[in-house]
Amino acid sequence: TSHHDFINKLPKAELHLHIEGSLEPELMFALAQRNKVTLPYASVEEIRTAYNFTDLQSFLDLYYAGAAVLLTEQDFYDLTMAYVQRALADSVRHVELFFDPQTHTARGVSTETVFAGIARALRQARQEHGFSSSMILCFLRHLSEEDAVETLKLALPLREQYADLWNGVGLDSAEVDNPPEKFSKVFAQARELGFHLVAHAGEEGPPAYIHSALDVLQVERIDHGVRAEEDPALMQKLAKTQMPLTVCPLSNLKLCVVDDLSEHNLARMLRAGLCVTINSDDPAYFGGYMNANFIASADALDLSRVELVQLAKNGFCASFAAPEQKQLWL
Ligand code: ES4
Ligand code: ZN
Repeated sequence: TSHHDFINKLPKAELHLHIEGSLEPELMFALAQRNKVTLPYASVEEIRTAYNFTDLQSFLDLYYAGAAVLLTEQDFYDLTMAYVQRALADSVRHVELFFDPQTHTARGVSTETVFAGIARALRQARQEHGFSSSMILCFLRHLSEEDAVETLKLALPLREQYADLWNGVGLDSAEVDNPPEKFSKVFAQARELGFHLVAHAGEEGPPAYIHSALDVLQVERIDHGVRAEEDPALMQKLAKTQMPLTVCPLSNLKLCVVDDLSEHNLARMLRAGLCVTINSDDPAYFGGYMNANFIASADALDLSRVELVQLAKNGFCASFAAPEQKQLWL
């Protein structure tokens, strides 16, 4: 319809995208063969059939298993370039891409290899398509804070070489029982180093985790944050401070955070004046990239064109891009 066409062409910024979660079954299969890695699947169809999640952990198990095919700089380049092509097709003009070094260093892949492959693709996309991007290094919260400190230490020597891209740190993986405050020291260190800070909070975890991400970690955006609605005082604070929430509708549906998109609170939060953005999270696993997330939300929640434009604008506004760049978008 014309509403869908309007969405498809609307310029967008994506602020919540795990590059490992953009690994499509076809590329996973091809890389497994190229690298002689054994997958627990016989075919691409079998991979897709396995994507029936009940919660975050049931997804993370397959996400980490799938990432095992990523070994070389070329693999990370191919992965990132495939994402860039999908993003360009969806009128995405800017991405702040999450990556998980610990998922790879644990398998003997160096931090340098991960940075180099992702960065080569993003720099080429900038050159050839004017595609704007940055990289946010995420710590895995099911691991220890010492492990996160070591991860940051291993990445810091690369900071200058990737100064045009790496500008933030984040926190992802299994949320429940791994509260933000577990990572207070490493976030304080990253803050002193001048990195932008974000954290997943209030996806499966309670509103208290959103409070501690804000008050203890001092993050500048909340990834997901949908459980904020259970805490009216927190909702007031998020509206008043215009703290951005990077909401991922199809992710929430696939991981059973909501039973049906018509029950999703993104429209209620937007209409309550919060700075809500729409993002794809792990598009290869959750059934769609940016346009699919916008269209599914618009259809389920009756989003108006004014609201769709607001959601897209919020993405640019909440980005860590330079003010001069934002001016050009907004
Ligand atoms: C993630 Cl949806 C989600 N939540 C937490 N951690 C993640 N890592 C990749 N996708
Ligand atoms: Zn996420």
